[in-house]
Formats: sequence, structure tokens, C-alpha cells
Amino acid sequence: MASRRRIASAPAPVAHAVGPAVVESGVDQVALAPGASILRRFAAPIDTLLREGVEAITALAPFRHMQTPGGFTMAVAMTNCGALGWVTDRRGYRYAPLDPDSGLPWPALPEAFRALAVRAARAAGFGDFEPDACLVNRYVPGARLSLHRDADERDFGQPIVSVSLGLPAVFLFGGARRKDRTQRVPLAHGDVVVWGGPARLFHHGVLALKDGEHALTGAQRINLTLRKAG
Ligand code: MD3
Ligand code: FE
Repeated sequence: MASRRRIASAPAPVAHAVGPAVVESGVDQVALAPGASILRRFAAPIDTLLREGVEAITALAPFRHMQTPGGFTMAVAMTNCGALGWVTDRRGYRYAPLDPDSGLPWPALPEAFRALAVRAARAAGFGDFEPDACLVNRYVPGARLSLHRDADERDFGQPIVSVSLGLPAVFLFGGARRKDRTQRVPLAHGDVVVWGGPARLFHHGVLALKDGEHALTGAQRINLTLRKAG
């Protein structure tokens, strides 16, 4: 069950924490599971900066619907920034330094993305996070992401930091085994989730996006996942 706490000036470290020297005060942090923390609205103060970053990235590396190894077209449109980008095609899933559509390196990771992710990871107890990859997912109404695990990164000791922008979504959070029961977690604009520790390899997905309009993104949800892939 999720437990909520408000971090005060001298918080007790969360149970899964690596032991941060400093934890941000005033962060509304919910422990979803050991190693998984939601920082509600953590990204909201810089949402316009993040939106502009996504615009700059997609001008160089447009959103595209990738193919799964099984030959399905993903409902979620994706692009990447940073030294490595996650790609899927008939040959499989992998991280690649070049955008397969252009043959060019992925756009640079914006400093605002990097700094936000490092700050969120630290607030959740992961003091040495150094992202080198950022997958950018775009959901339009009806788009969903089926239950999966993120296992293409080298070091599962590094967390994944996810940032939600725009329309709200219902996130499905399961367990180590695909058949484990799932909990439904609403994720709203500005929410940041840090996935590490035992939760790092848990199954998860996103239910079909509901119709709506958001002032910053229109009829879309954008999710950034910052990773140390290489
Ligand atoms: C839990 N993205 O890109 S972010 C993905 O909202 C992905 O676009 C979803 O799953 C989205 O792979 C969910 C939350 C997330 C990301 C990585 C995780 C949850 C995770 C890794 C382990 C456990
Ligand atoms: Fe995932």
C-alpha cells in the first residue's frame, strides 16, 4: 500500500535510500513500493522549459511509431535525446547512439532535463545518478503501453526517472513476475517518479489515454524517462 509523507527539513531517509547527504525539503513524496517514489508535481515549476526542450528535440528527431520485434506498430510515438536512444524494430530492442531515421546522433540531453532528473533521483535516495539517455514518449487519446519491463540498460542499480507532462494517465504497476497483481496509479502533469531498487525490474504499463485538453500540450501526454543506459 502506498504510504505518504511530507519531507520536512530533517527527514528520516526512506527505507530503500542509498543514504543521501541532502534531501530536498517540501517535496510531496509517496512510496509506491520499495525503491519506487512519486514526487508529485516536482517538475511543474519548469514545465514550460521542459515543453520547449521537447519541441527542440522533435525538430531534429521527430516522433515516430516504432515496430516491435513481433511486427506490431507501437501506439506510443517515441523519440530520444542524449548519447543513447532506445529503439525497437524487427531485429529487437536496444540502445543506439544514432537515430535510425536520420543516421545522425540523437539531439543532446537538455541541461534542464539532466538537472531535474539528478535532483529527483537524489530526493528519492539515489545520489549518484548520471543519465545518458532520455526516451520521450507521446500519447494521444487511445494510446496505451502494454505491460513490460525495462531491461535493456546495463546497470539495474541505476534508477529510471520518469516525468509526466500534459494529460493525466493511469499507470499500471505490477511486480517482478508478469502475473503479479497490478496497482493503478494516476500520474498527472508535473509528476516525477523514481524507479530503483527492487522496483527497477517490475512490470509496468500505461492504460489507454482518455480524451482531454491540456494547456501546455493540447490533447497529448508526454513522458520523459531518463536513464543510465550505457
Ligand atoms: C517502473 N514509460 O518508457 S514511465 C517506458 O508513462 C515506460 O510513458 C511509461 O514505461 C510512460 O519504458 C511509464 C514510468 C516507468 C518507467 C520505467 C520503469 C516505470 C517503471 C522501470 C521500472 C519500473
Ligand atoms: Fe517502461
